[in-house]
Amino acid sequence: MFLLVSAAHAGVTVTVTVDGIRPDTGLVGCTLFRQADGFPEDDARAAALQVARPTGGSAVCTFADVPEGTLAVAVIHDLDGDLKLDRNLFGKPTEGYGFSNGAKASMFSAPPFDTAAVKVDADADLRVTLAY
Ligand SMILES: [Ca+2]
Repeated sequence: MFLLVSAAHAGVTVTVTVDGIRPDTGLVGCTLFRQADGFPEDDARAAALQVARPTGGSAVCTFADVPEGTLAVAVIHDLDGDLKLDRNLFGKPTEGYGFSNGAKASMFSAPPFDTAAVKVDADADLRVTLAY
């Protein structure tokens, strides 16, 4: 008789390569969401947050042990290190930002979760190009 033991599922690794960063100062914050609720700016509702330093216009955020399924990543270039996307009086971001799946913000709002969402069932490399 065989005793079947399933190994603990460690999940997948999601690597987010962020391009288009300028200048190479401050921090790059990558926030991973599993649901529309709170996306993209409510860190309290995010599944995970990673911070990286930009080098040569790029940065890499690596999320380990991510359960398979649907997720979306929001990225900000946090020039002043407050871990928030700064805005001017009119609500327009004054720091760079970007989203997974090539999702773009409109003039006044971030893209919906579904537009930025990708489904991962294995280790995944995502690419996010920042807009300013
Ligand atoms: Ca900031």
